[in-house]
Amino acid sequence: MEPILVYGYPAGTSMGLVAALEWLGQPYKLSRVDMLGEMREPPYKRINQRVETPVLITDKGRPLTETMAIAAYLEARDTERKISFDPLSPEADRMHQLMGFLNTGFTGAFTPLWVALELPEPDPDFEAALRRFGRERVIERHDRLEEMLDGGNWLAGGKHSLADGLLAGVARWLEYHEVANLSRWPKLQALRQRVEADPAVVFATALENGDTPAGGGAFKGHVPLAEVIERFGA
Ligand SMILES: N[C@@H](CCC(=O)N[C@@H](CS)C(=O)NCC(=O)O)C(=O)O
Repeated sequence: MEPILVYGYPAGTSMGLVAALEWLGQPYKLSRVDMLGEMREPPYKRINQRVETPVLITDKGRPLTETMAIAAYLEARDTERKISFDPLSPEADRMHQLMGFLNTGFTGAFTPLWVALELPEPDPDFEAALRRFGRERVIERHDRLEEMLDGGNWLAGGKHSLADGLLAGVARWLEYHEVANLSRWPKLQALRQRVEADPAVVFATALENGDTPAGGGAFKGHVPLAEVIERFGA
């Protein structure tokens, strides 16, 4: 069977993995989940006990969670090196380094801003503190990322890779939470403009928005979440 990526909306980081699947070019299916709705209902725990996206249903029908594990699954099958590099190369090391940074400190810096946005009841003082802390952390992590960039067209090795997919999925949260103007980080601004204009990222973003764009041909359609849970859940 084709692997099925369960991706979340609105604004899930999993959008970047959809772009990576497009770049990879091997047949895949998708299943979309409303992270503010059906993801929080009990059946979802059958595919991810931690109630998060993304989840990949592998070609063997096994649910695989965690972005880095899913990326490793895709990398291992990328024999033509369309989204990765020779595992022993410096380019692979740099790609993994950037993916690690993006998936941990960079993504985590936004957590207080999400908590502030999703407070179950109004709590203005706590919300203001969360926003202040989150804003400071996000700006600091952006400063560190800017230092790590080499001004190249892509994050690693001169071509698009899994690292650029991860960047596309998370970096847009800067605007979502209205933290700061991207022009503050010129190398990142140029990189993001290039990545976000890439046809695979445009395709993945349109799908996330509920549109039906034409992709490169590898996407074989959506599977309803209830069917994914029923067929592949624990
Ligand atoms: N460590 C996990 C984190 C995944 C994660 O935080 N996903 C977010 C969406 S991007 C989520 O599902 N959050 C739960 C929520 O919104 O309630 C990974 O890298 O896959």
